[in-house]
Amino acid sequence: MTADLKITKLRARGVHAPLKRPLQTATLLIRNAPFALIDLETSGGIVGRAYLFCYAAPILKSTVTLLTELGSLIEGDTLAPFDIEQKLLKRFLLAGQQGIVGTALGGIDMAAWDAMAKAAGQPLARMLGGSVRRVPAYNSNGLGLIGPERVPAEAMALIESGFRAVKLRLGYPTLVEDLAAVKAARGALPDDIELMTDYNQCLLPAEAEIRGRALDGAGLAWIEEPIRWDDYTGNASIAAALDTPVMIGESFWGVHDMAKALEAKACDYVMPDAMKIGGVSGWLRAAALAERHAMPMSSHLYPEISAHLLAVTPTAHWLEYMDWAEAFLAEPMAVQGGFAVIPDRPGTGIEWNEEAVQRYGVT
Ligand code: SMN
Ligand code: MG
Repeated sequence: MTADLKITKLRARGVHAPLKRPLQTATLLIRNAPFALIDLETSGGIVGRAYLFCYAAPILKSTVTLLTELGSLIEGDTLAPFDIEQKLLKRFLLAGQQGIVGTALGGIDMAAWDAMAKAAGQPLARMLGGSVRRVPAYNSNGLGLIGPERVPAEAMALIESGFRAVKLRLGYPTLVEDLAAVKAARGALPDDIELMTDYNQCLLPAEAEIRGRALDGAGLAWIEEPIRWDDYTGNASIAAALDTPVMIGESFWGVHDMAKALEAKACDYVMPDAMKIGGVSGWLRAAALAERHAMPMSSHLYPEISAHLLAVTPTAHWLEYMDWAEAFLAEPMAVQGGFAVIPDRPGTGIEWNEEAVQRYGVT
């Protein structure tokens, strides 16, 4: 049935979504999140949808422009995510497949798979061979670098709705402050609530080892991106030196980066980003690689589609829950008792709240 569907048009728009809690990480402050929204229209009337987090406002307009340009390259093509991916990847092999290009390709792939699942009348998870179920999630919506004194109240607010795990950003100017923030979180949270931490790549390797050792024994679920993500040798030394698991992966561009990281033993856990890893197509390859390495695999951002993807990931670990897209989604993803609920409707479940898209629209 889906073999007959053709791509008729790609529409892209930009929005700046207001965050309920602005997030200050060690390397980026996010107040309004810039998102590119994709509508991939097909001959059958089915529209595949996906959104892309563009990280910084100045990138949004170019991403929307590029998406529109790429749309004209695939107009008239069969709705076949693999073929579209291969065609576009080849086109950018020499120019580079990362950055804005990688962002756009990841979004087109996600939108194409959404359309495929809608055409099959199935939720994406079921179409990929999994079931529609609940996926363990941690609450990542806050606990930025807000100062140790504000950490207890925010940590407790993040578990109010039933979450069993939260993530705390680290990378204060001093180790003493990092330790104080962890102590504040651990002191407030019940013992059975897991605590993830994230340095957002702000340290140099020697400092990362010192801080990591000082944090060993605090019972952290993981220490994320202590140093530059692509310093695999440095990450491997840190992972070997620490008792606490080292997590990287949100910055992998495609499965090849992940393969190199695993080859170098750069981490204990991985958390690919559905967009950067190459959409659904890239994620499935990453999941196979993680399985081969017996490597626990979590998700980064994109909770709506990641829930479907973790449902078909053999080494599935944690879903990162972020509510940022709620601002413009018609039906925000449900979370119950700390589990993300895969919606039992065709596709990924991503549809726009048009009124909100108009309100927050910027391009
Ligand atoms: C993060 C990534 C992108 C934007 C904000 C925060 C962070 C995470 O690294 O892992 O959530
Ligand atoms: Mg992170």
